[in-house]
Amino acid sequence: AEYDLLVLNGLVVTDSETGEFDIAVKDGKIAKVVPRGSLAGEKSKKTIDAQGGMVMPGGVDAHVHLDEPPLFGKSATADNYETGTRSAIAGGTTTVITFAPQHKSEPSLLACLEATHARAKDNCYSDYSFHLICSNAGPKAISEFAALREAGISSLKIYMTYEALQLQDSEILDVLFEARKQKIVTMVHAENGAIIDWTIKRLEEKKLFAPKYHATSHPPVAEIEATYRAISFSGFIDVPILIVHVSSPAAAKHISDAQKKGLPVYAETCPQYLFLTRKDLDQPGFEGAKCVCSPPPREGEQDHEGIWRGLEDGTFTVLSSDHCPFIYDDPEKGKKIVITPEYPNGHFRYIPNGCPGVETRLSLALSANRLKLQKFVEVTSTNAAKLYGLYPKKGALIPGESDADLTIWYPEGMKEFVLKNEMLHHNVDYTPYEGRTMKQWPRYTVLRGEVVWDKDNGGLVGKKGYGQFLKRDVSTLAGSKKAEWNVEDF
Ligand code: DUC
Ligand code: ZN
Ligand code: ZN
Ligand code: ZN
Repeated sequence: AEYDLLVLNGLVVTDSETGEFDIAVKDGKIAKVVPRGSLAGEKSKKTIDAQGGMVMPGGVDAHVHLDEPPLFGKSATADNYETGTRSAIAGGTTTVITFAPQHKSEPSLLACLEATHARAKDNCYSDYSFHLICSNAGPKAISEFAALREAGISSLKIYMTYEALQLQDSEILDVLFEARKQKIVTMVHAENGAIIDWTIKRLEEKKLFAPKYHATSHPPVAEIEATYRAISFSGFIDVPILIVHVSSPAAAKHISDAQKKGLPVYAETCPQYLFLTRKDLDQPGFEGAKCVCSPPPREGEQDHEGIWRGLEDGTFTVLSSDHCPFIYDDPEKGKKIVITPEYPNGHFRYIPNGCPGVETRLSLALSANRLKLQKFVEVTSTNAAKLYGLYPKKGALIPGESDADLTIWYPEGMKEFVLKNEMLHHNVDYTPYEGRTMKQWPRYTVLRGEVVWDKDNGGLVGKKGYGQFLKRDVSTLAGSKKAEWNVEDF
């Protein structure tokens, strides 16, 4: 047989195995993973010598906001499907799950799905799927969950805060109850909206408008309370949930306690909770706006340490980027500083909540040299695929089953470099990680057998439109654990 691609002499790392294997690719799929040297003499259209480097399943980033209208502040997201997925592959991520947002004024989720498909179609460099954001949980939306599953959508996101998005507790129960019937995983933005609004009002009365007050207005207790409430609802309905973007170790403790009781509670964290702190919001002028996201970066090293431990001990299922990009100071486009006549120096409450990070997620985490390599693959690729119904097509290197999606790293000892925004491929005028020393960056990214990122030879060599929509199936990780009562009785 003639193969399409051979990847030879690398150290192959998956979530479950590390070894010196050679990989053969045919028709976009992994055809063989065999001991080093076994493919000698095989013919192939292309060969990559990965000598000294690591070969991993392509990154799966299950939390990316692209081409969304203003929902987290006054601006639309700066990246569309073209620029966002371009940025993904340049950072080693071959699959993104983005959001199909529903406006409160729109009763139908299927209508939102269709509109989001139109924005993504023929524009993507990486493969992609969508989570539906449910902000209008009326009867129409709930009645469409079964049709969403048919359309390949097996997850939703709901919000416990933000005027434009927040669901009331009874609506959350409506969503969870139907999600259980349809085997849908519900992602929860767990912050108490009332605590946030109340605190913002107090800060405004005192005329405290600097970016650092964003952190004051989103205190840990808002996250901790809402996390516990979401866990309680999940246990009551007996349905899996995933708490997104967990920043607080105390919230993580509620999550691991629930997991120890056998509840189907999963959790996500993000690089901003490993590398940024509240001090990054407290910079001269409005510079701190660059690090405004929700929940905010927390106090300091102990918090980072708690979150790293949660990754190591399995409390966190996934490490996603929560790439939610806004331009800092371009007056033409959506922007991160909103200057108004009333607030000539800006006001934290109008800073859109979110940071770019789809391109830096893998390299930041690998450069930190903290997680064991298999754990790194598990939380940045395999678990996202399992949790959201893409496994083993994605997140694995199983011959005959997995797509040939690979992230190939430089040999150990790659020259360190200083990260600069101009190196990145997003449509954002800053990175919160400007000036950091990075120890790793992907040498190649391969998507379904095609080299789409070749750092030393053309850089971005993938084609817009090569990325495909992925219909997702039921989660192979999450399910109800036990029914203490018959859910049909309700
Ligand atoms: N939640 C997100 O998931 N992303 C950006 C802002 C937010 O609150
Ligand atoms: Zn959120
Ligand atoms: Zn730290
Ligand atoms: Zn998000």
